[in-house]
Amino acid sequence: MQLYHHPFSLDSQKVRLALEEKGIDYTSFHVNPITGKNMDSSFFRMNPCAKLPVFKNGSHIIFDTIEIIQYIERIAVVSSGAINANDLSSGSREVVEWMHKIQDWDPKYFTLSHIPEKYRCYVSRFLRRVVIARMAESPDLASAYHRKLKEAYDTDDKLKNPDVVKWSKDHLIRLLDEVETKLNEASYLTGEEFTMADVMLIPVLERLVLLDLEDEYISCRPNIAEYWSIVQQRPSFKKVIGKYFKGWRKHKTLMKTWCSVRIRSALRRY
Ligand SMILES: N[C@@H](CCC(=O)N[C@@H](CS)C(=O)NCC(=O)O)C(=O)O
Repeated sequence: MQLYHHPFSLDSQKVRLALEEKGIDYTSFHVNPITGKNMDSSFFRMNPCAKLPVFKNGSHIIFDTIEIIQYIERIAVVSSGAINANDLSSGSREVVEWMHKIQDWDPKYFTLSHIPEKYRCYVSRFLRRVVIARMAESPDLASAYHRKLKEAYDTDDKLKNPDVVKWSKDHLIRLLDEVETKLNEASYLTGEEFTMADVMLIPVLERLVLLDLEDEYISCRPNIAEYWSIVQQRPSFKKVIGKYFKGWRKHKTLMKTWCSVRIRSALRRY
């Protein structure tokens, strides 16, 4: 089994947490979307929407985050020898409902709106040049690359619209308020047991911390604040997120990518 992912990608974090929680071995391939590695033709050919993560088991390829996590759950049950894969339902209904509710919040505009415009525009211009360079190398993929280019311009336009950013922020607040109420009843999102619903929520909270928004969104919600301090102790969290973003590591991880973008821009090596 292979996973194409990156520590920066929120959906990749969800899948990696699931793999660690379930103790599934896999081969890991880092594809950094900020340096445009997802535009390399080898990856793009397999996945013309260029989004992360991608999970591959033999000829079976899955692009949807929830589908990947449910597949991982089935593999875990089958490899534990408990029951036949066909007899499995994917988690309890409440867990699945929460997974979808969390996945419905798209972090893209919220995240980008918290990055200073100067850096955001620099990376956006760099990525557009990467797409154009890759398109010149693989003209047979031109229409898919054009789609990515259009998507990049659309994203820049939407970020200029305050309603888009406000809508995303309001959506996040509604989700967190619902989580806060739910955590009145139990330690985890769907009860006393840690489930795949929690796996989906943790990267959302991590994104808020990464953007220095912990006080505004986490600390002011006491149940979420307590939950956050507990889930950070899990070995899966330390491996998937802590290793890259805890304390000073966050600066190292971000600097590495930023330097790569700056150097390649200066040398025009797209
Ligand atoms: N297919 C995924 C989409 C995942 C997604 O949006 N990935 C983001 C990172 S979390 C990405 O790869 N962005 C890079 C791009 O769009 O070029 C899903 O489950 O909805």
